[in-house]
Order: sequence, then C-alpha cells, then structure tokens
Amino acid sequence: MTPFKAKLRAGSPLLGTFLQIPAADVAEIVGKAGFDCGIIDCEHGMMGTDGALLLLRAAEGAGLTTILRVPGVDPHRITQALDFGASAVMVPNIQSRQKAEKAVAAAKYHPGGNRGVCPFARGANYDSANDAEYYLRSNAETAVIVQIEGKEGIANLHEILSVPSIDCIFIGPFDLAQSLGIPGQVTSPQVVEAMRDIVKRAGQKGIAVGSFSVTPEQAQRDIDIGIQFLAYGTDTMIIARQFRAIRHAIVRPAASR
Ligand code: 3PY
Ligand code: MG
Repeated sequence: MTPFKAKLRAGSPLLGTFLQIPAADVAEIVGKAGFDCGIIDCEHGMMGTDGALLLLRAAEGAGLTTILRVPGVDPHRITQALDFGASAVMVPNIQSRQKAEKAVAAAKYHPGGNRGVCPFARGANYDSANDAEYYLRSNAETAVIVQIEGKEGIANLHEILSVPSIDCIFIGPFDLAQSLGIPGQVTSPQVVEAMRDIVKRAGQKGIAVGSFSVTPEQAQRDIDIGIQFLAYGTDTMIIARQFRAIRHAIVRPAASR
C-alpha cells in the first residue's frame, strides 16, 4: 500500500474521508469504493484505540492508505498512531511554531525528533531491532499533517510553515469559521479567503494543503483554489444523508384512517 506521503508527492488531488465509526467494514467499503485514504478520527466521534487498530488492519486489506487524527498535540498519542502503523498522523488545531515542533518531534526519530522507540511495534514490522535502516526509513515515509483551523494558527502560519518535516497543512473549515466568529458558515467569503491565503503561503514553501468538504460543490471549489488533499465528509455524515434522502424520496401514502 502506498504511504500517504508518496501519494501526496505524486501531485494529483487525493480523495479521502473521515472514519468515525469503529467498524472494520466501513474502512473496507471506503477502500473498495476506490478512495485514496481514510482518516481514522480519534479527535471527534466514537473511535477508541482498539477501534483505530481494527480499522488500520481492514484499510490495509482494502488498499486504503491510513491517516490517524489524534485528539491533540499529545506526544504519546502521536507515537502510538505511528506505532500502530498509520502512514500519517494528523494533529488538530496547531496555533504556534512550538506546537508544530512538538508534533513533529513526537513523529520523528533522531535526528528529526525524539519519537519513543519500540522496534517491535506493528508499525515497525514487529521486529526492526536489527534493521539499521528502520529509523531513517520511518522518518522518510511517515507524514505529518498539521491542522490550521483558527485565527491564531493563521497569524503564526509563517513560523509554522518553517518547521521542518511538515508534509501537509490541513484546514479545518468548521473550526476556522467558529474562530472567525461565524460558526457553521464554512462557505462564507471570509473562510474561503482565509483558505486561499493558506494555500498561497503554503504553496510558496512547497507544502501541500488539504481541507474538509461536505458537499460535492464545496469539494470542487476546494480543487479550484488549489487544495490537493480533499477529505470529503465523515462516514457518519454520508450514511446519515443517504438514509434521510431515501426516506424523503420514497413517497408513502398516508394512513387511510
Ligand atoms: C474542521 O472543519 O474543523 C475539521 O477539523 C475538519 O475535520
Ligand atoms: Mg476541526
């Protein structure tokens, strides 16, 4: 399975979705539907660590590249995500250079950081103790995605972008809209302008940008403004919308009495 970083480097737009339901079947369904990647969401939703591991295994079997979103800038959770075997870690709400550095340090072995070492973890192929290349290979292959989703992160974007080993900036339009004082208004000109600015500034540093969309029109607009990594909805959203659409589409006669 191609790691997220390699897919990103290939340059074409990537399609993913957030996986919040701790059922292996969903990861398989998404993989077999031909999506590029699944973001196992341990920030929101109902995903515990056991569920995350289950999904990682199922996703791999279905050819779906995995990203694990941790709940925050927690070095233990970041290390654990990579030890589990996720090919990328996504860290929410990065507001400063220090937080970005902390995230990267937890994801990279020396000399790129101080990631906790266990050469017997799943992500280390269960035994890399005698593999001298393991540390460098892992540093080179695993991706770090940091989320910019607030005014503070935008204000400090220049410094955040200068932290080595950040592979992708992921915009969180819902948190961003809230931070701009317009919660829920993810397609408002203010949010879109902020997104354009992030894409432009990250592009100047050669860093790819991803974002979250909840309608095909929004996803198309994201492509138009230069978003390379499209995360379309969550599994919960897609299932809920389909069930509701079917309920509305089937016209049932009213009861006769
Ligand atoms: C947001 O919109 O805030 C996100 O983090 C998307 O997952
Ligand atoms: Mg968010």
